Amino acid sequence: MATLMSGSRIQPAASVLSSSIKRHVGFNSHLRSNCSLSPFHHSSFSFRRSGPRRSLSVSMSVTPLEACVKASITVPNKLGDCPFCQRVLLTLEEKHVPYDLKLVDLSNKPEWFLKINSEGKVPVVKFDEQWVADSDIITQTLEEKYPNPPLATPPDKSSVGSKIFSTFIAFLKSKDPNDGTEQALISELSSFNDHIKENGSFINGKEISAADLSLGPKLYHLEIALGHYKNWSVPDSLPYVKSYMKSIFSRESFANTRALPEDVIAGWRPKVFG
Ligand SMILES: N[C@@H](CCC(=O)N[C@@H](CS)C(=O)NCC(=O)O)C(=O)O
Repeated sequence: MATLMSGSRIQPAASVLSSSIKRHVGFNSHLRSNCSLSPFHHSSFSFRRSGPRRSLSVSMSVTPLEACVKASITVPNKLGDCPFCQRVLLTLEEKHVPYDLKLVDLSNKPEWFLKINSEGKVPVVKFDEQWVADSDIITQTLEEKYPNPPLATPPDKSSVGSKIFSTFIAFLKSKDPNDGTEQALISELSSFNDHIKENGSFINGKEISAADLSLGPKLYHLEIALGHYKNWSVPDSLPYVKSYMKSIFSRESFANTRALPEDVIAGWRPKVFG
C-alpha cells in the first residue's frame, strides 16, 4: 500500500506513527480538538459549533493527495530541502488541499519511487491514479482541479524574479570575488525590489500568487546558503526584497513546509565544494 512505502507518518499532533507524513491542511487547532482523524487514506471529519441560538453542523470527507518529496538528510522522517517540492506543498497549503507526504531518500532511491518516476526526480503527485512529475505541471494541475483560491499569476508577471535562482547559484559556486556573479545577483534582486515597490506586497500586487510560491522557497535557500557559505545577506539598500522575504517566510503555509536550515546547508555543500 502506498502509505507504507516510505518514511514515517506524522499525525497533526506530531507523533511519529508510521510511514508517511500526513498533513490535513485547514485543520486548525479548533477543528483538531473536535475531530478524530482516520489513519487511513480516506479521512473524514465533522465538527459542530453550537451556541444558545445557533448550531452549525458540517460533515465532509477528504482524500489526501499523495505527494512524493525529498526526505531530510539530517533528521529521520522529516521533509527535505527541495525548493520545487516546497513550491508544490505551498500550493497545496494555500489551496487548503489535504496531502499525504511520501518522503524519498534521493541518495538511495527506492524501487517503488523509480517505478512511479523513472527520471528519479521529486516532486511527484498522484492525481486520479496517475503520478505527475515536475512542479510546473503539478501546480498547473492543482490550479485546474482546485481553482479556489485562484493562484495563477498573469503571464506578464509570471517571469518576474525568475533569474534570481540561477544568479544565486552562480554566485554561491563562484570562487572568484571579482567574476561579476555577486553583481549579477544584486542586479536581479534590484529589479525585483523595484517591481515589488511599484506593484505591491507580492509579484501580482496585494495577493500572493503562483510566482511567489515558486520564488519564496528559492529565496529561503538563497538566504540560508549565502549566509552560511559566504557570510552574505541581501543588502539593506533593497528593503522591498527584504520585506517580501519576511512576509512570505512568515506565512503559515511556509512554516508548515520549509526545510530545516541544516538540510539547506548540507544540500548545497557539493555545489560549493564540488
Ligand atoms: N524541474 C523539476 C526539478 C525537480 C528537481 O530538480 N528535483 C530535485 C530535488 S530538488 C531532484 O529530484 N533531483 C534528483 C536527484 O537528486 O537525484 C521541477 O520543477 O519539479
